[in-house]
Amino acid sequence: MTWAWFDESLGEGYRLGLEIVETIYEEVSEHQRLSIHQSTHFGRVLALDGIVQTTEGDEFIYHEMLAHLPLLAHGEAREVCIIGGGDGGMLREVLKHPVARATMVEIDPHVVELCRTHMPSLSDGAFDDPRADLIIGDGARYVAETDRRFDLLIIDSTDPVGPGEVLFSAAFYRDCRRCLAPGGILVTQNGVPMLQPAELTTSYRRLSAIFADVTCYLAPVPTYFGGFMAFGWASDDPTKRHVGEDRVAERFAAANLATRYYRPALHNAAFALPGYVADLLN
Ligand code: AG3
Repeated sequence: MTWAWFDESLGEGYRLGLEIVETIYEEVSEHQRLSIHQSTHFGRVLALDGIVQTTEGDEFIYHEMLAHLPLLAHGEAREVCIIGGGDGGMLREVLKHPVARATMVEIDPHVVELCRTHMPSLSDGAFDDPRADLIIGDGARYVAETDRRFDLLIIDSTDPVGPGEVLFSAAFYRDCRRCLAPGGILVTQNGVPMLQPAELTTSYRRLSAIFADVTCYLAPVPTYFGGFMAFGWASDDPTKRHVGEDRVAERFAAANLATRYYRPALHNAAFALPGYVADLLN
């Protein structure tokens, strides 16, 4: 039996291949090309414009690190806003905390519908949680206009091509700062620095001009090929980045989280940057 291959070409000179047994769904929406495939190794795979966004097999690493790490660093976040995140995985992780509300602003309703239907373990009922506030709309416009203030903003975006591009602009980051409450934290997805160094350096430069404390932290996500994935970190409160491991462990225990990647010992370790990444930030 010969299976098909899903090939992702994110850049020149390399590609990611996932063996697939079936293409579950394919569509071109108003915003992008969406597809869901059944892979042999990573379960179902969501791709947008041909780029893997998430797989059932390794999504936990990305979603846990962009949700639990900043939430436990903050310690008392009540209002959380996710920009993007249509698959619902980030919402699911955020709602494991005692937040008052998790607002998610996703531009493409098709991503939400498709993932709820074909990859239900991602949201795992999160959209039905009374604290979930789903807004279908433009995230950049939302942070520019809302009167609400958030303790944590999570930018769960695609790479800066297509609808995601504006979510890497200086104007967007300024608007994010505007709608953060005192002590608030912004985290972003910033690509794989080995292969997409500009995605990290551009954001880092822009964020550094706006926030008092800016860095990135790392986790390896196998289906984001190329080694570590970088997550941007920006806050005006530098203490949020330096919470001791004991404190983090206490908060982790109190939150009673069953995590498969995140652990208190990994929390501060994720900010330790290998030379090639640290050099990009210099
Ligand atoms: N968004 C991040 C996709 C990054 C793909 N880029 C890459 N492979 N370098 C994921 C959305 C999951 N909720």
